[in-house]
Amino acid sequence: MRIAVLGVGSIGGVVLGALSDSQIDLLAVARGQTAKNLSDIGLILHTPEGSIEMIPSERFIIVDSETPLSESIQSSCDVALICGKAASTPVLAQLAEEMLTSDGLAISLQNGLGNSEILANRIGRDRVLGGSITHGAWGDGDGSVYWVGRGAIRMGGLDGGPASGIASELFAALSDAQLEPIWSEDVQQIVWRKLLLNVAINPVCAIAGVRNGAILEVPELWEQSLAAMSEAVSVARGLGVNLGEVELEDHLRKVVEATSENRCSMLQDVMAGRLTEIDSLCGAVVERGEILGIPTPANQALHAMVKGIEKSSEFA
Ligand code: KPL
Repeated sequence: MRIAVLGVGSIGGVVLGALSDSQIDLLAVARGQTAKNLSDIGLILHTPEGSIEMIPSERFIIVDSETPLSESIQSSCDVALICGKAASTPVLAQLAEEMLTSDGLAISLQNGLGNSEILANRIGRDRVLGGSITHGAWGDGDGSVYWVGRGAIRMGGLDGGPASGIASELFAALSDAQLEPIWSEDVQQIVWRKLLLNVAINPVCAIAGVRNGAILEVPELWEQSLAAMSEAVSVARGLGVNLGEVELEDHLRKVVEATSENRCSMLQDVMAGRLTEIDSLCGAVVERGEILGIPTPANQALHAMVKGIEKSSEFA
């Protein structure tokens, strides 16, 4: 089996590193300094248990996403695991299309709404899986990835149904790599439940410049997080998404407690001078709320402020 990991940031690094200890043929698709670090020093993965794994560059084929694909890579991959930031999805979808075999699958493990749909438009709905990941990670930008908390990978077909064929093989590979895959027949629920956590935690922590745990320590921040989440819940319900039985405020509290020492991905982006995923998080909620006639003032305000932070640092 050949798997390409597209986007080797912190989450892509965890997935690539965890899969390295297998017989699977691996491709690491990255650009710029990340591609250079991978080929110069390989991948250094710090595991949640404290061990440090040095994965040499020979373990994977490194593909620079900014150069044309070599013929030996075109149409050669069974799975494209999309781990890049939401803004890069159109580019990564095109690369995935070129890399995949005619029945190969693409799966999005990204934050935000709309990623699987972009992949489906390019590759075909029956060859795309949706997903979400709750493993915690951060990267230092110099080739080291810190896997700070074990979580799970939830995944499923866009139209439901059980796993079969390449999807079953992928599931087994993720399971052997201890990435804890969980198959779901309701991919909308997976993606929206992750989005609820992201709109509640990411912009508030990125604007305030605090680790996740601060949301529970500062009542005013908790209020903002809850407001953003409850608007997103209304929009999801308006769209007919089944969010399941979980008590959502309680779930948010537990995730914040479990990740209290983490800097969320949006704060990491702001600190590193990268564009954030605010458009596919709060922006996507506002956009869908407008169509449904559901007010989303908290998401609108958070969206505007994060856009302001991006602008003030001239990230764009
Ligand atoms: O997914 C996350 C992120 O940082 O993007 C959360 C759940 C907020 C954990 O930090």
